Amino acid sequence: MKNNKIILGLGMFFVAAALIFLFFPDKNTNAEFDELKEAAKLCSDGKDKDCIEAFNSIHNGNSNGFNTQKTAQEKFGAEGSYGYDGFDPTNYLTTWNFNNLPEDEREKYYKETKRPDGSLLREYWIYAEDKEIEIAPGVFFPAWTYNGQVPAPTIRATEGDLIRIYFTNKGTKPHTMHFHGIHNSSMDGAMTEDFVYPGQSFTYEFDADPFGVHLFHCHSVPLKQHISKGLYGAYIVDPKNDARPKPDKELVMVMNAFDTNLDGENEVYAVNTKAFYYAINPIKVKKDELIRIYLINIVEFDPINSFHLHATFFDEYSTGTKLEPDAYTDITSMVQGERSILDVKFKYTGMYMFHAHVSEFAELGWMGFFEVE
Ligand SMILES: [Cu+2]
Repeated sequence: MKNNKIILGLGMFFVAAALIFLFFPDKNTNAEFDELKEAAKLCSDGKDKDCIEAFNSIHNGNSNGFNTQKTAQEKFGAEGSYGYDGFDPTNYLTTWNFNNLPEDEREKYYKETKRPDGSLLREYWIYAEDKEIEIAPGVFFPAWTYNGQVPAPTIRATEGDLIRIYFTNKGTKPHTMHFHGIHNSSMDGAMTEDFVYPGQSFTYEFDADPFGVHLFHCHSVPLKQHISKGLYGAYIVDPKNDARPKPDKELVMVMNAFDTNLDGENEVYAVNTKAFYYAINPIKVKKDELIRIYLINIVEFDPINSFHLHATFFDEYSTGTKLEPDAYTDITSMVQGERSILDVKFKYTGMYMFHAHVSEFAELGWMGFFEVE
């Protein structure tokens, strides 16, 4: 869309303006602010070329030494660009049961077999592995992963299916897979006798029950370390008899964070691991289509996280375990492990921000855009 840069520029303008007041409340502020306002006016007057030039000029530091975009990025820790570490957050949004892989590659990790009652046996091959991942442009984190990615590959079944997971620990610490859901204690992956040591394997088997949006994570000790290092993923169970409206698009979003200096606090926040990824690569959707978001909060060390969406409201199904929404809102807050299904429709085209309404988290990476066409 041709106005992307303008809109992104405007977004950065407001963000930068807010930051200027926060960090540089000196008397130069008004002059800088006026310059930004002038540039923004060119955009709103439809003078696209002049507008882009004006923003570029500010961006290039030709304007009172003040560099809008750079300042905003630096304050947000979003300097530079991402390389490719094998994980693409845009693909992750719409990937479950390894459906992003070609068939011959997919069958190494996932297989489904019809059972006599019509339900499916779903088999997964999951391994734990230590791997360095890129969590902000140029910032690498020594993660513990499932199948080399954070969050793990999404597991998705229909209520009543049988899930069987062949888990192998290729990492350097004892790990497990602990699923939220209804199952036998021997499949809970939470006690010391359940730990799967490096080089060992274990097979988890349980019914997909109840329907909803759930999660799985390692439950080895220290738990906060095994979670914050990256061992978690989304587990979606679809209702057998679904009376909800049919979505046009489904997106998996895991709110996570990283403690890069091991001080027990997070330095980088995100949805789906990479800080500001969806600000740099907005999520493309269409006006009036129904977007169903499977939202999970797994952030360690901070007691509360939230999801706020601009310019529209959503139906929220808490934990996704009922067929009727229990809220109509534009913000939801979650403790660790909490999750919801959000049904979203945009009434207008444009670029719309979504972010944690915990400003610190937003400024450290947890913000992005929907680009509505
Ligand atoms: Cu672990």
